[in-house]
Amino acid sequence: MPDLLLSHGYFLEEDEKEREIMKPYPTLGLLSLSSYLERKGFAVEVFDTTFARRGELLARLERNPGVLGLYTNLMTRRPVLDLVAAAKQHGWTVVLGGPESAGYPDEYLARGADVVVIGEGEETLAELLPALVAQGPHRLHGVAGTVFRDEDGRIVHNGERPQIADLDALPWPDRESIDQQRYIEVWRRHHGMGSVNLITARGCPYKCRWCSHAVFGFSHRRRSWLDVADEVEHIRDRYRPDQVWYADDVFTINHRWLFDYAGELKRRGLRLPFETISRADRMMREEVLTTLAEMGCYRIWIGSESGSQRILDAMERGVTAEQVRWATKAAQRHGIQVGMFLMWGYEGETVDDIEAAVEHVKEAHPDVFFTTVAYPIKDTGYYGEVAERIVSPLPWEEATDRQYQIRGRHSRAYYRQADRWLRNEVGGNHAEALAAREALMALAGEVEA
Ligand code: B12
Ligand code: SF4
Repeated sequence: MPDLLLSHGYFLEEDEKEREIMKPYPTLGLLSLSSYLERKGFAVEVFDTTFARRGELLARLERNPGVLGLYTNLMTRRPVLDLVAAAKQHGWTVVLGGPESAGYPDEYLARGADVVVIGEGEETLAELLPALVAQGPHRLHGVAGTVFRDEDGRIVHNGERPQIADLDALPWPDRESIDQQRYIEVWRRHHGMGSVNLITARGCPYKCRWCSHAVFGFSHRRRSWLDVADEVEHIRDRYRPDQVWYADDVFTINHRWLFDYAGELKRRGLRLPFETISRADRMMREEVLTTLAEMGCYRIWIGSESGSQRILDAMERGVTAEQVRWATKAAQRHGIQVGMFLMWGYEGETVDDIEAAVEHVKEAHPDVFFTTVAYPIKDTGYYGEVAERIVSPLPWEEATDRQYQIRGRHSRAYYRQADRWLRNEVGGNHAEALAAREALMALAGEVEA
């Protein structure tokens, strides 16, 4: 029996949208926990759910019960609750971690979880696992970074655990515990390129009001460029992917680091194509773009979010629409494709702001863009701002934060017209864009109740 079984509530088979996209990646958090704990002498089993069926994990839960650790994000509430219920039925002690359960510890404990870990899991689990064996799940007072129920059923929030200062001291993610090659093959089959994900830093210091900082707070800690280069070299030699994805929050946040890292890759003759995410204001130097292109960056994702400066300011995004347009064109000039994210329905958005977004995207002309309707993630500034108007169409157990409606906000149909307007205007179909604009105006009176 392992000391810990790590798993997830995400099954590709149940994700219709992702099955069309087919760009799956393993969850780095679980792999990081696995390698750290193994190094500390714990026996860890990882049940990677991505390509599995839910029934297979349920079957695993029927034998050798011990401690089950599940990763949670806002998309997996229902499956995680189902897994918690099944695990409890078979005698498991259940520990949850990740951004979602950090926002709702009391709710998860009330529905069967034994412990919720807030923040980074490595050191907390290393202390928690022996404590669970020695004291059981109700006497965990003093185990920093945990929330649990005491013997009287009262919820105890232990203090925060200090963050890991030296990320280089952590072992690389335990890719050997899963079928990493299967991810690469799925990518290759669907996109011609096999891909592996990694991160070079933890945390983002910016304060965009809708963004969750539940795990890493507002810290920003970087690995050394030598350690990252060693990992990429290892990934290339061990898994032979065609590309990598740096899953950082803001890959070009530290220019000095980027230049040093690029220099190191060059010295090693290590050039793997990659895609990543950044912010326009951290791309405003030709040297950064030249470096990205030389390193093999073929696509960069920029969170533009809005084209209206008024809305960008309300979001406390710290970026101007002008910077987004410049960065988009500049990246393309360097042969790097640009993917853009946009958000509809942020607080205070008017038709003029939507129009500004349409004009902005038309002018910036990214290679691809995705839109989403703003959704309030627990414990964010945006959530706090609209909290009193949040209406869930479903009971907490069935909903995700993405499904929350905000009283007084326009209907989903309205934002579908905003999308139609944008796509047609950018695509050059002006008549259809105008029709969409009119349809949107006609829906202006319909609001979420
Ligand atoms: C990469 C990424 C993705 C990738 C995921 C691919 C993959 N499998 O890696 C893609 C692009 C697909 C994606 C999609 C989405 N994502 Co995303 N994503 C990220 C991102 C940028 C990095 C994740 C990562 O690798 N982190 C590094 C690891 C080391 O950290 P970690 O996973 O948090 O793990 C640590 C702790 O959480 C804890 N821990 C984790 N698991 C467990 C388990 C146990 C038992 C314990 C004790 C502890 C523990 O210990 C770990 C090590 O310290 C994070 C932001 C971030 N920086 O973390 C957002 C983030 C996780 N995503 C987020 C969101 C909202 C989404 C989407 C809903 C966006 C959308 N509109 O579609 C979708 C949901 C997809 C889905 N079906 O689940 C939010 C989640 C908020 C929330 N409350 O759930 C985050 C936090 C972004 C943000 N700042 O708001 N995402
Ligand atoms: S949206 Fe991006 S830049 Fe803004 S706080 Fe979140 S991770 Fe940082």
